[in-house]
Amino acid sequence: MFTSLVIFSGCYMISAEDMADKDVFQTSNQPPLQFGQAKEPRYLLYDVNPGEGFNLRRDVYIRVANLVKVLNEDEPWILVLPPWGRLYHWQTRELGAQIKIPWSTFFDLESLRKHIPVIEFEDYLKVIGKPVIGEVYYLQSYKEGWDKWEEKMDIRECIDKPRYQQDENGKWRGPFFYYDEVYAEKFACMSAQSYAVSMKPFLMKNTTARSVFLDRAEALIHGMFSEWSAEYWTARRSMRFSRELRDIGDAFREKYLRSNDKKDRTELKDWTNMKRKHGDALGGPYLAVHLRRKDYLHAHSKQVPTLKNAAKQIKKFLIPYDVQRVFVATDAPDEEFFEFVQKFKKTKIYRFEPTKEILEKYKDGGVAIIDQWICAHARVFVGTYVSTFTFRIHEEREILGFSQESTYNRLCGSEEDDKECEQPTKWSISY
Ligand SMILES: Nc1nc2c(ncn2[C@@H]2O[C@H](COP(=O)(O)OP(=O)(O)OP(=O)(O)O)[C@@H](O)[C@H]2O)c(=O)[nH]1
Ligand SMILES: *[C@@H]1O[C@H](CO)[C@@H](O)[C@H](O)[C@H]1NC(C)=O
Repeated sequence: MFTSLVIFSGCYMISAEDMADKDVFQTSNQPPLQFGQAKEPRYLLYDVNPGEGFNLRRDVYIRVANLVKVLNEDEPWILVLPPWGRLYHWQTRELGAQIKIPWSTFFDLESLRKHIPVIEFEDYLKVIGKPVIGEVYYLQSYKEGWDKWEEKMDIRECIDKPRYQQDENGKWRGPFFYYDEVYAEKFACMSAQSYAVSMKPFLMKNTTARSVFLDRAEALIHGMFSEWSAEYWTARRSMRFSRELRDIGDAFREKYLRSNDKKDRTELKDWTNMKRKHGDALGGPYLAVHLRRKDYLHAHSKQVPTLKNAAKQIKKFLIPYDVQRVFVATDAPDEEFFEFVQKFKKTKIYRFEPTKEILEKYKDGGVAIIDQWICAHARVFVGTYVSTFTFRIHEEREILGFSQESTYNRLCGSEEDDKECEQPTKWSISY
């Protein structure tokens, strides 16, 4: 149930109360997958540069998942999902250190498993029985640089001071998602200019350990499985948000935005047989805007509008799309949000405010997903310049079948004129 409707200068700010009475809150404690193959499966682990945000990490998952997919054409490999932790943007103090968060908090593992075999890190530790990883490769560039791009990979000396050190017993100690007891038996740096799937021969022939860990996996690029390929989209479609987070978002849509899947033509099916065309989805009777603030004010000062200017831009969409409600997804502090709300007179402005219970259970990452989910169902969406948070909403809308005009819009900087303000690239879904 949602409570506390705060009226603020003629507009509403919404607080959502938990729906804990619903029986959808089961943690998925699945036993690890069993395979029919005669060969024992091997495990692939990976991690990403600690500075990268949640939504870029989702993109790295797609690359590694497609590598695992290709590996499984010849050998059984299971992808170990890297626990989420200590991301730069997850700053809610009351939550303390947001570490060791399993993927099931955010994503639907059953859905991921329709693409490739995956297990949580904790389940991996149980299967192995010891906190050990066989071989770790730390991906880095080539010290000498390069003049033409070609695919290559070589074991090399580490360029940076490595995050891994050997202890007195010869065990390699490293960050390993804040699991201090975990160690590796072997460690090396690898200079690589490589597509993700090109790691396959190396993994199959040059490594023998039961588990192999690739650190700095963002160094691997999509290559032919880029955003334009069906392979990208297959992996992307498998990345469904957890049922619980979707339910919270859907309940908010229904209650405050008069939006539900039936009316809006956004009903979900098993992704393996869901295929929509642009324009199939209508969306709820509201506009959604991703109003990225905080570090973006400095990082992209030219392309991020003032609040006043943002409101002006948003108003232009309301009549053409015949909507009177605006949902705001934002990382802005409350004062900035209130300031934004005051720029509107009649239009109702909504924001999802988690209850203490939702926040504690799903953390900053879960709240951001709920925001994305609500944005993905709007009749029209306006995003922020080069924000991966925005890009993931674009993709969600491609999957649901929205028209591209209703999706690929962005806020322009206050000083940018129409010519300068290039609209986002349209990434059409392919099957
Ligand atoms: N709840 C919520 N959180 C947001 C919103 N916008 C940004 N954030 C938070 O800030 C993070 C932004 O980092 P990313 O997800 O990597 O996306 P980005 O906006 O491209 O930022 P960079 O990748 O750092 O350039 C998100 O993951 C959220 O944790 C929002 O609208 N709502
Ligand atoms: C993998 O093994 C092959 C054959 O021994 C060797 O030529 C190649 O350099 C190795 N790859 C790496 C990255 O070490």
